[in-house]
Amino acid sequence: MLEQVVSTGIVTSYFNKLKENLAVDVAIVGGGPSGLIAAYYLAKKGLRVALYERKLAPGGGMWGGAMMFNEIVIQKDALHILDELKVTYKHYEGDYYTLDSVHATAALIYHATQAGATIFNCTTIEDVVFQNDRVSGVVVNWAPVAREHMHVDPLVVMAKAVLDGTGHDCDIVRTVERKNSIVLNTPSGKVMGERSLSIDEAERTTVENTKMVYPGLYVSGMASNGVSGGFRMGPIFGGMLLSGEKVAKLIAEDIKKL
Ligand code: 48F
Repeated sequence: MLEQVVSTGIVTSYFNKLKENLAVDVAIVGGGPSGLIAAYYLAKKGLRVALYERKLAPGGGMWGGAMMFNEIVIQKDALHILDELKVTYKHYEGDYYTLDSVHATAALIYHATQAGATIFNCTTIEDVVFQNDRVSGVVVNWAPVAREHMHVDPLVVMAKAVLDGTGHDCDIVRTVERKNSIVLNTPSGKVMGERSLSIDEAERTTVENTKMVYPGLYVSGMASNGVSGGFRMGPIFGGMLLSGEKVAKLIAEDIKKL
């Protein structure tokens, strides 16, 4: 019966996907622009990459442009990434370009998955695996389980590197710091919290603050600024894309040494 074919097809292929991703090279938490770009470049290098997004649709804060005007701004320095992904943009003024945020977000998701990254949507990362003073994996649950505060134990996915791409909340680094009394690779050794908006400063610091903050644990995008006390930036996305590109390079180099 066709009904049975449809259901078994979905269940079988989903469980195969899950099984293949119980141990990965890189676990990325958050499907915002920096996480998606990191997923694209890491998968393109042949690494096994799983990206976890708690919402139904990955894309984070990129879909909505600014105040739901679905256009975003990008600067010249990041155009090479858009060119590589064949994303269309228009020159606006000086070094600044505008693009349709829905078109751009869809392209990031498409290219990350096309390069080989697996996206698990509707999943929350609630904690990490902490072994031998190193972050070594993620603790995964269904997003509705966390939202409803249901007392259901999670599954564990082992990873050589974990990327916190959770945006303004820097959720993963905060959890790791709170639970393990560790000193982070930030100016104060702690999560410093994001500062108010300063676009110029923030575009620069987003990339500067993209780094490994503890063995096995990396930050990208707004999480980088949240962790190291950088500024908020608003609807300009070059820094996010460049941060994803930078963290992919760092992780790929570090993984080679393991
Ligand atoms: O915030 P977000 O878009 O990440 P980003 O790459 O980009 C920031 C920009 O969108 C914007 C900005 C532009 O200048 O400032 O804010 O830093 O996306 C983060 C994603 O992580 C998901 C969340 O739903 C969002 O889609 N997320 C957050 N915590 C978790 C999570 C978690 N614990 N588990 C799974 N997903």
